[in-house]
Amino acid sequence: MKTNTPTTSQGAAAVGATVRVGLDPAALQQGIVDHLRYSIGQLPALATPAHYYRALALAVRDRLQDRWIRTTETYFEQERKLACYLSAEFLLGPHLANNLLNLGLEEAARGALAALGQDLDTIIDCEPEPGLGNGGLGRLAACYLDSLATLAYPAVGYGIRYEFGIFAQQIRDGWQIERTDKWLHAGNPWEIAKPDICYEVNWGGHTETYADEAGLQRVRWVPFRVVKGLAYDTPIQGFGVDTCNTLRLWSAEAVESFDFQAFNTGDYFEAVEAKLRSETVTKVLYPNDEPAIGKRLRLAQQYFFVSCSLQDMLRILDLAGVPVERFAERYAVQLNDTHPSIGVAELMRLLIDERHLDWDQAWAITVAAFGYTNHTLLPEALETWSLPLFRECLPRHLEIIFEINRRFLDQVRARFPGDEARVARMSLIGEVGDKQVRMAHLASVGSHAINGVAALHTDLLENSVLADFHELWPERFSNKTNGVTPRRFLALANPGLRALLDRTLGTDWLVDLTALRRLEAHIEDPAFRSEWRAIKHANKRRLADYIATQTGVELDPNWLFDIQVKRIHEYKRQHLNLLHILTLYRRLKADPGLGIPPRAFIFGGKAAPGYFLAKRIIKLINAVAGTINADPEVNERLKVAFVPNFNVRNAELIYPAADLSEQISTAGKEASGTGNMKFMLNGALTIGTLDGANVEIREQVGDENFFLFGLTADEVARLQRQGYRSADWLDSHAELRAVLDMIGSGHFASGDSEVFRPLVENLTDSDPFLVLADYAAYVACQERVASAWSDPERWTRMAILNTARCGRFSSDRAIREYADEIWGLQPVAVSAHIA
Ligand code: B1H
Repeated sequence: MKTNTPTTSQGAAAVGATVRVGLDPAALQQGIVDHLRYSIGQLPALATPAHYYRALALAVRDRLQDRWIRTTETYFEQERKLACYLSAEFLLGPHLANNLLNLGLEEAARGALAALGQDLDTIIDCEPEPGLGNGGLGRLAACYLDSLATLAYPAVGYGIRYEFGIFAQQIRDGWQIERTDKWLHAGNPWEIAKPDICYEVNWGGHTETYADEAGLQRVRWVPFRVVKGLAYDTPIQGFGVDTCNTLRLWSAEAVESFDFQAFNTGDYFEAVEAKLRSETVTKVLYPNDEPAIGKRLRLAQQYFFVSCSLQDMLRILDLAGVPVERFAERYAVQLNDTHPSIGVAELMRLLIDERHLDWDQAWAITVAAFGYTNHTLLPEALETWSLPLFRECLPRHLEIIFEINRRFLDQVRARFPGDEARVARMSLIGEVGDKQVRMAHLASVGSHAINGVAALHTDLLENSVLADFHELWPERFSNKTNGVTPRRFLALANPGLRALLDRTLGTDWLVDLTALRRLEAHIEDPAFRSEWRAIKHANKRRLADYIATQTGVELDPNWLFDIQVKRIHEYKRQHLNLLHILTLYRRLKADPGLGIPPRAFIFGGKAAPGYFLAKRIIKLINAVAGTINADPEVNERLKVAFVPNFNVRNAELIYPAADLSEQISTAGKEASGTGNMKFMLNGALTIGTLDGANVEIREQVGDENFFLFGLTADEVARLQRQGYRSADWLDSHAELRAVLDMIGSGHFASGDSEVFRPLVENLTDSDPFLVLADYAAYVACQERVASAWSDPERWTRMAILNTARCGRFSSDRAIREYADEIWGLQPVAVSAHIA
C-alpha cells in the first residue's frame, strides 16, 4: 500500500503525500487497487461493489490523512481556543460522497472507478449509513460539524460510538417493524481506533473523605464499577479548505484489573458477565426522539461519554503545558440539549477532587466554559432523574449538585427575598412527587450562555420553561436559529440544481448561501423557469423510481408532490395531514368530476418503538394508502405512499423532489425544525403553522410565498388554559365528523373497527395537539395550495424565491453566531502543504 512511506520531517511527509495520496484520477485509481489488494485482500476479478466501496473509502481517507494530522498539529501549535460540541447524537449519514465533494475529488473518483470498470453511484450506495441519532437534534450536530470545518473553526465533536444506531424500519402489513442497525458489520473504513486514548469512568459505589498530604480534607469516590472509554476518531473534512476536524466517539470496554479481582476469587463467569455489562454502555442508541425515558443505562451513556470527553480535554491541556486554571480560555464546551449536562457536575468533580482547585475557582471555570442549547419545550422531554437512582449511580455528583444548588438558591433568595415559591421552582432538585434532579436547571445554572434554536422557541423558553432563569440572568440568553449544510442538502442531494446554480451564479453559494439571492434576477426569464421545472421533474422521477422499488406504489412526476417526512409524533400532526387526504377522498367519492389537481401524498418517518399512537399513525397512513391507491375512482387524482426507513440517505432523494413541504406542528411545540429548511433550500413551498423556524422562513420568503394556516402559539396556550373541548369543533364541522367516523368504522382496515379506535378517540376525547381546532383552516389553506399549483408559472416563481431566500438557514450562519456570540472562537487557517 505504502509506495512511498513518509518519514519524520514534514517536508518528506509532504513529498511522500503528493506521490501516495495525489488527487488526480491515476493516483486515486492506484490507491483503490492497492487497498483492494493490501487492505482487503480481494482478487480484482472477484471484487464486488462493496469491496470497491471499502477500497475507495480507504483511498479517500488516505487523502484526508495529511490534512487531518496537519489540522490537529496546527491547533496544538497555535494554542487557540477549541470548541467542543458535546452531543449524545451525531446523525452523520454516509461519508463517502460528502468527503469526495469536500475534497474536490468527485470527478477523479468517477474517472478512477470507470477505469476499473465500476460506477461511482453504485459504489456510493454500498456505504452503510452511520445513523447515530434520532432526528433533528442529531442531524443538527452533523451539520454543525460540517460548517465548523468548512469555516476553519478549531472544533471537536464528542459523542458515543453506538454499536447499533437508530433501528432500521420495515413496514409489514402496514405496521412498523424495527430491525437492529448493524452499521459496523463490515467494519468502518472512516474511523481510526485510538486505543491509547482511553479513560476510566466510575459508576455507583459511595464517597468517603480523607486528609491529603497537606492535611486538607478531600473527597474520594469509591466506585462499584469502572468502565474504560476508548476513542474512535472520524475525520470531518471542511469544504474547499485544508481544515479537517475530528469527531471523537467513545466506546465502552471492561477494565482488566476489575475482572482480575473476580478471577482471583475464582469466579470466572462473574468476571465475564461484568465485562459484558460494562460493554453494554455503548451498545445501542435510545430510539426516543423527545420523550425522556429515565433509564439507568441512558444515564450511564450520558455520564460515560461526558466524563471521557472532559478527561480528554484536561489531558490535552496537560500535554500543551497549560495550567488547568486556564481551561475556559482554551475550551468552549457546548451542551447539545441536557443529555451531556452532567458535564457541569463532572467538570467540578475533576477540578476539585482530582485537580484540587477550590470551589469558587472551579465554578468560575465551569460557568465560563459551558454553553447550553435547549431543543424542546415539551414537558415530557425535559430530562429529570429520580433522586434515589441518581444517588446510586453518581453519588459524588449528587453531593456536588447539592452544593451547587445550595449556593445557587442563596443567590436566588438574596435577589428575591421571601419568594420561596420561586426558590422551589428554580431548585435543581424537583420536589413535585418523588424527588428528581432537573437537568435543564443544572445546565442553565452551570452555563454562561443559554440558547434556543429559533426566534419563537427562544422567546417561549424565556417566558415559560426557563422564565425564572431569564429573569435572574437575562444576559445569558440568546437565540441561535438552526441551520442546515448546503453541501449535503443541496450540492450532494440535488446535482441538477447544483449545476444550474453553478452555471447561473458561479460556485460561491456553496460557502455563502446568501449568494442565492442573485437568483431573483432570473425569475422573469421563462427559459430559466422552464429549466428549473425540468430539474424538479427529474428529481421527482428519481424519487418516484425509488418509491416504486421500495413500496410498489407508482407515482407520476407530473403530479403535485406533497411531502411530510420527520419523526412520527402527535405534535407534528401527521394525522392532520391524513384528515385532509381523507377529506379529498370523500369529496371525490361523492363527486368524481371534482376539479382538484392530482397529488401524491408522501410520508416518511420512524416512530419510537414504544410509542403506541405514533405506530398506529403509521398503520393508518399505510391503510389509507392501500385503499386509495387501489381505488380507480380516486387513484387518478390521489395517491399516498409511505417511504420506509426515512434516513439521511433517502432524505437526499426526498427533499429535492418536493413541491410542497408539510410543516404543520401545533404552534409552540416544534422548537425549530430543520427539515423545513432542507425543503426550502430545494425550492419547495411550505404549508405551515407559525411554529419554530417556520416563522422565520415565512419572514424571509414573504407572506405571499408561504401557505400559512392555524392557531398561533398564544392562541393555542389560551385555548388550553380555558379548557379546550375537541367536541366543540366536531359539532360545528360535519365533514370532519364524517372523516373521523370513516376511520373509526374500519373502512381502511377491512372492516376492523378496533384498530384505529384509539386514534379516533384520542382526537374526539382529548385532542392534546389541537388537530381538530386547526382542521378547517388547514383544509382551506390546502385549497389555496391547489389553486396556486394550477398556475405553473406562478408556482415556479414562488419555488425559485424559496431557494433564493434561504441564505439565512445555512448552518454556516448559525455556526458563525455561536462562534462570535457564545464561544469567543476565531477561525484558524490550516495549510497542509499538499499539492
Ligand atoms: C429535538 C430532541 C430530543 N428536541 C430527547 N429535542 C432525545 C430530545 O433521545 N432523546 O432523549 C432526542 C431528541 N430533539 C429537536 O431538535 C426539535 O424537536 C426540533 O424542532 C429541532 O429542529 C431539533 C434541532 O434543534
